[in-house]
Amino acid sequence: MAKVGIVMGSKSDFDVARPAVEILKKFGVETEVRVISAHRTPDEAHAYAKSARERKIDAIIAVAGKAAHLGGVLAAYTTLPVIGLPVQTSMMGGLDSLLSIVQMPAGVPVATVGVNAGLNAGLLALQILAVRDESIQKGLEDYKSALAEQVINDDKTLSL
Ligand code: RP5
Repeated sequence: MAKVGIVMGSKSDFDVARPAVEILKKFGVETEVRVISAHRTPDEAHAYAKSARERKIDAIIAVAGKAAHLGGVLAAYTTLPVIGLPVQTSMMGGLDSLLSIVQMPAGVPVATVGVNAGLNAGLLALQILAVRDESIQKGLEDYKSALAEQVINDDKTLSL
């Protein structure tokens, strides 16, 4: 069974992570949700990333805000794909989180989604899994068809 690790820098990030957890569960993908901080528990971050492949994790979603180094630190210690999910902040609206996650040095990529874009983080993880999993691929095709149907319906029913 496919498994995605969802790591948050703080428990306060959970509302942003929730849509990722929900869409993964909806597709029958196992999730391992943890709170591990790059700055407050750096030893745990190191151990988590080092052991993720052994624990059969296929991809990691790193959820963090402010000086959001979690995704980068995890990516430093694993060759698994790491998806960075920046959390909105009160000070800078999440631009701080976004830039901290997306601006990785050459050689250590973190696939970054938009600020608070938990659903897209989950969908991107599913797309990675779908490379080798036909049932997830089929589910994603259905998901996209439903999205298209919704837009076509909105277009038809728009009465301005
Ligand atoms: C980051 O600092 C976390 O990812 C969180 O988004 C932010 C604030 O953390 P708390 O002070 O709410 O624990 O490390």
